[in-house]
Amino acid sequence: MKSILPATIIALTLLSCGNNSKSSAQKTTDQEKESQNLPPVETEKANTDFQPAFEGQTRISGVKTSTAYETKIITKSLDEPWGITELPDARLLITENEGYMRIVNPENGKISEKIQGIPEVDNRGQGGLLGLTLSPDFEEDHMIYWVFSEKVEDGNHTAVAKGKLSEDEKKLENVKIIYRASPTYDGKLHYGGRVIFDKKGNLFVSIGERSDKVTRVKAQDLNTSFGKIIHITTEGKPVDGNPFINKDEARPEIYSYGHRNPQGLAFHPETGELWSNEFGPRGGDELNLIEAGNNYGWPVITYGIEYRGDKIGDPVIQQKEGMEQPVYYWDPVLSPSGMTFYVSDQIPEWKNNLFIAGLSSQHIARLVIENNKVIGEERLLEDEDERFRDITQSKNGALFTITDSGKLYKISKK
Ligand SMILES: [Ca+2]
Repeated sequence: MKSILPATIIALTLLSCGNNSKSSAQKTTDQEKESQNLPPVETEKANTDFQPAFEGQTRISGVKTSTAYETKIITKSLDEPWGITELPDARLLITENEGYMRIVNPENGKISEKIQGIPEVDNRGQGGLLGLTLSPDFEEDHMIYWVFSEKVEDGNHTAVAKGKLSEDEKKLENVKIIYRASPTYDGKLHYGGRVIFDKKGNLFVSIGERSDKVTRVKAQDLNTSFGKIIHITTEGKPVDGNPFINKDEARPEIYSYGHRNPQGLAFHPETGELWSNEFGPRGGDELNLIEAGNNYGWPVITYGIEYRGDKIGDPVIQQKEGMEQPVYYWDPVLSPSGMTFYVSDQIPEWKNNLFIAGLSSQHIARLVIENNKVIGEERLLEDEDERFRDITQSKNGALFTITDSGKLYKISKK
């Protein structure tokens, strides 16, 4: 029988080992120096002549990983996977956009049957089954939380649900929809769609502004869920202490606002701070450091222009008092989706780096971050010609990433 095991093993470049007469510590230092402060990875022309608000906000110096690592394809047979997370036994739980979850064994590439019991999704356009996360007590409660676009009579909305994985792993039980973004809108774009737990057992969820001109302005309207990051309990209620919880004319679940289409959420492993990325317009994809109550500016300030070429905003501005600057932006765009900080010691130079799955850019962006600024950028897997949708780190220090075409890659120390 033909093996379905890893189809490809790609050996990646090793940097020179330097002068043999040097001690190994000295060699390491030389390698590190050699791999830092390369030219920026972006060499294409920018879409605009807008100037960054501070040095290093875009097109930072390139860096290159010097530790040898390898990339393997674990399977090519997923169906438009969207979210990935690791189970306690090191298998991977993956959402498929059409409306199912599956479990993949990364050792042999074996994929489970479709897990049933997920409420129907509206998978037209950018909708469907989106991100997922496990309960912090998953080993005891087997609870899974996920985001999807729910179809209703007058359109659809981003929704959050939870359910218990059955003993035989074939279905989800006691499924409950705990949150529905408001208002409902009849569109097919910009749902956001990531969900993560904070340390206190509450959820952060990213919600898009539904793209159209009539909806995008609602990213600034605290009475809607459009273009927001929300902070809710596992019952879908606003978390005590949320920034607008006692404010009239504001939805109490809102944590931050002025977002376009945020599809990446992750906590910095050292500072514990919440980071998010979002799809901006053409030339305006952003990485943001999220703080309670802050306004991230869309669609009032942006470094991008409309995809058809028009300027955005009246006046056309990139900075405004009371609106946060992105920590970093990409022009041309990255199309950032899922992201994860690397916390393992396996590849020491990656520790606390941020890895972002890029769609139209077709690579994984590795960002070196120090003191809440990006100080280096590298592109991984850029020869694969794949649209990367999500990325996660396993407990043993491997990165797993999924692509729109149905591939699951493992990136690990060689
Ligand atoms: Ca912004």
